[in-house]
Amino acid sequence: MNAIEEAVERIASATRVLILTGAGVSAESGVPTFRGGGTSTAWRGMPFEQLSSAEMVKRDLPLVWEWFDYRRSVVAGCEPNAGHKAIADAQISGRFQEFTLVTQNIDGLHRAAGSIDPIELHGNIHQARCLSCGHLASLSEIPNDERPPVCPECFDSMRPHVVLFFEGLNEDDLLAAYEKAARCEVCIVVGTSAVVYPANMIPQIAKREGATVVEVNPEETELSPLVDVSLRGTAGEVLPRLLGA
Ligand code: BV8
Repeated sequence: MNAIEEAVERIASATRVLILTGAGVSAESGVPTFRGGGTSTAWRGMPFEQLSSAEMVKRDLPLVWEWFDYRRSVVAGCEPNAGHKAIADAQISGRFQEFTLVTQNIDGLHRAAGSIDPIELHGNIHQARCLSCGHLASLSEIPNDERPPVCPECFDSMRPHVVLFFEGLNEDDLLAAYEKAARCEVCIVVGTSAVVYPANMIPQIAKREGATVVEVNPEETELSPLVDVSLRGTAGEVLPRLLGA
């Protein structure tokens, strides 16, 4: 039995499945990854880890909005690919008693593909959050030239509703992801270099609690030595075969 047949068999007999995705699941939709090709994304000469940092929000909120408006403009032209759709279809099929999608991505493409209530660990690029009262607003309802956006509730400035480097994640989301990882029978890790903490703990928790861990990635990653089945391929090619009914 080859690797994908083994993975398909384990998934077919599972009732509780968790999928963790990273930037690679959106690569075939045209969204650039962060660390692809060994170099980190840079913009205006600054690496993205510096642009997407808590410190930059304090130092230069208008620049942070320029950076995320640029990122949204890139995502605006992107559609979900066969990988996103295979994940959404597997959830909607009802084949699994528990189906949890946890994503590190902020591009919103899982929701666009039809996934229901994904756990967006790093937030969502299409929303703004008030710096003072935490009010959330969809950026589609805010004029593009209102930067930083003004909170309609308390009139303070708003920031992108994403988790930046050196910021804590939403505790409820992280705990939910950890709990589901501890319960799942199969954990499928798609398109992530698995270098970003604490998202990279999810497959480790699943493995520790006895789950089968399946990796889908064209390249070897830090996680590869840990997984049970490593599928060298892209999300758009592999996921329809892995998750198809
Ligand atoms: C926190 C939103 C507590 C913003 C993001 C030193 C050691 C360990 C940890 C740390 C450290 N120093 C600092 C830390 C903590 C830090 C961290 O982990 N840093 C890393 C870089 C070492 N983490 C944090 O800061 C987190 N918060 O820990 O809070 C705390 C508090 C105070 C002080 C300290 C700690 C917050 C992390 C969240 C950051 N926000 N995104 C934005 O997007 O701008 S993370 C960012 O990276 C994206 O969300 C991205 O998704 C994520 C992870 O990257 P990947 O998704 O894996 O993407 P990548 O490009 O790396 O890989 C793509 C993969 O796809 C590749 O493997 C490629 O082969 C594959 N691929 C390519 N094409 C395809 C494909 N796969 C399938 N199909 C294809 N077609």
